[in-house]
Amino acid sequence: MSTAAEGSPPEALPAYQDELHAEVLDDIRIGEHGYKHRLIDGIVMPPYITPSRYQLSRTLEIRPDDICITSYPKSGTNWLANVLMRLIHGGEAPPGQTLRESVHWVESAILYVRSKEELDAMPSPRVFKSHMPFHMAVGGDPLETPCRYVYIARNPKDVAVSYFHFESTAPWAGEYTGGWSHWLQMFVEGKLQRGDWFDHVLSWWKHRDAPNVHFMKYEDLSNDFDGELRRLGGFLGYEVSDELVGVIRERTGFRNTKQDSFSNLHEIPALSHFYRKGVIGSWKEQFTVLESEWFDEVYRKRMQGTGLDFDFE
Ligand code: PPS
Repeated sequence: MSTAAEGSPPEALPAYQDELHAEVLDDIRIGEHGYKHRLIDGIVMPPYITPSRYQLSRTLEIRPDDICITSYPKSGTNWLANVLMRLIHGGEAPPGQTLRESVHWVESAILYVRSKEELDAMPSPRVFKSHMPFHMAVGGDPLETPCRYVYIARNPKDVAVSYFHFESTAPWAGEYTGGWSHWLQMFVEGKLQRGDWFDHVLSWWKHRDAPNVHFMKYEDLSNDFDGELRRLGGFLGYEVSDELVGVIRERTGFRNTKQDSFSNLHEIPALSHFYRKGVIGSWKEQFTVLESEWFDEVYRKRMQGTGLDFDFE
């Protein structure tokens, strides 16, 4: 197990404030029921995704061994990041680092801020994370850059619920007072930060066969961890022995992820409830029957003909 944070007090990381983290204030919008956001390239974003950080993420000098984990929020990004870091490091966590320190979220002006010079000086393989749709990916057009992109998607009912619990009262969402039903409406209308879930997921799904794109699902990682890890290793060119699979499965399971000082995110007080349920199907505790039926109809229409489907339980 990692001991990265043991023996030293957690670093003091300031909670989100517009003045500290939004960089420019005059384009911040207050939407329905006080929902704070800004638009970047016409897509709804949190205010800590700033024009200059976004620009840096798009113009980074990409190396052929760079890896970028990409997702719509609440899809298992940090779980996958933990798995990936341990795949790279033979089952261990990178020495002396936490997950937040070892993964680079370039478009964000909070918690992960690293300058271009720092990023250029990082040893390979660099691991980025991003919540951008395909056309806004780290490193520019994924079809033109050598970066390997690992996209993880999760069934949208669980995403909407996880996002509601995580973000609806977060300071970067303003003083949102809409409540669950309104949140779900905003999710379906693409008004939540990072825009429309269907457009986002399908933008990457469309390019799933590109040689540098690997599309994964949270539910597959949950139901067939070993197979998914082997496929990920195959895509990235890592040997994945049975022993390594066992070690990574054990260390990145939900309970250990929450406890391990490498991955528990305890250095970020605002994320004390980050690891909430970690299951498939917690949407059933939140959706009413009517909401579920309505959403299923939206899902059916939006996903029809795409060849993409999700397990909802
Ligand atoms: S974020 O904030 O967008 O980066 O969130 P993200 O990491 O994408 O997703 C958070 C959800 O993933 C769950 N999670 C896990 N599930 C199963 N196993 C493991 N190890 C694991 N680690 C994180 C986390 O609990 C969030 O989902 P919910 O449904 O809220 O529990």
